[in-house]
Amino acid sequence: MKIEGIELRWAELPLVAPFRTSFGTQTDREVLIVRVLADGAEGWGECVAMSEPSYSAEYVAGAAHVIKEFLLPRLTGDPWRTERAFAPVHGHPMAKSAVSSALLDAWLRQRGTSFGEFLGAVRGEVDAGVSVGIMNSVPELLDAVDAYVAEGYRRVKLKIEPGWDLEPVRAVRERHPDLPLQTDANTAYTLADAAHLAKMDPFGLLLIEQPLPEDDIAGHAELARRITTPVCLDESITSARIAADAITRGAAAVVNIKPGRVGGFLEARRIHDVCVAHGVPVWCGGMLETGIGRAANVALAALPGFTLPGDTSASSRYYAADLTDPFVLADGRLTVPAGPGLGVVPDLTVLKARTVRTEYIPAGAGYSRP
Ligand code: SMG
Ligand code: MG
Repeated sequence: MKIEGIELRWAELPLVAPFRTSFGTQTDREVLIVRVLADGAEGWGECVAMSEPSYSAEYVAGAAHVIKEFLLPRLTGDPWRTERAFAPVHGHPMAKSAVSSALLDAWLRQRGTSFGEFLGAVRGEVDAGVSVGIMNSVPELLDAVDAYVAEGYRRVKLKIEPGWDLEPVRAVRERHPDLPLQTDANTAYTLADAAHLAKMDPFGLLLIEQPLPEDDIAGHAELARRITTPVCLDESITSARIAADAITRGAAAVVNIKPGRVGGFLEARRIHDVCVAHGVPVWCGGMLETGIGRAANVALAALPGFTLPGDTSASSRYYAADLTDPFVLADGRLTVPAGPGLGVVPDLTVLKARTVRTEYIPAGAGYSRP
């Protein structure tokens, strides 16, 4: 494809409720959206970096800088060449994923192929879970969980941190004895907390996600020997190679896959394939995406190895007005978009209302290569 230009768009979306994790509280999302114009087609990609480098090293302003200065000059119109073209740029997977996803969307739309078809989806709908933030009190948490369960979510994930773990998890388990339940610590513990974390074993959790720092693969392997709750990795898994390493070392019984965290959908699919080969279940994580990122995630979650419900919740869990037609929960599931590319387009009225800045970069010598 011959790229005509790239539009970068900064939008701000208030969340329907604050979302607190062990690394901070979010009340809105600053979203960087990439639009690729090529051969008369257009493609959309969402950068999942947060405003601050708190989940990982990336952040929105940094991602925009990397995209403009280092990725666009290396971009070609061939989605199969993008990863290799970006490889000399170390790190910055969320910036890379935003650009490569937008290009892939344009390419697929031009061919009339959906993301799901391209990736190898085997389902038309996917089980939806929901991630519930740290609350001010256990009664407040129970109210939130009750409401999500009433909506039909098929599993609940509780964010935990030291001081907010045993008591809230016990309370939710007592209220909902059969609910598929899991926790996510976002690296808030150390191996010294192993005995404490083992106290959650009797709650029958599906998994505990990323209890230790992301570079502590050995620590997760040791923790996995000391607790019976399966250990799932999120932040640690930045490539298929690391996934294979973590699995063979016994550090990951389950893997959370987020395309943004690993540099794009091709690497995400490779991680899926590695996990399937090892018999390790995977599920699709979330970064509070708008409908643009969610559409692609839901397609990914329809691959055969995604055997656990993902953090792919309905639009209403995040935004009063999503950037696309809303993803709606039906019997605890979301429908995989079937149309070409992402199968959804932004609602231009909402998008314009939420946009704070737009920058159009016409294809120059740097990235006009076909
Ligand atoms: O998209 O529903 C969502 C959020 C899911 O908990 C979620 N994401 O570590 O898995 C995780 C967090 C990272 C983002 S927190 C703002
Ligand atoms: Mg996580």
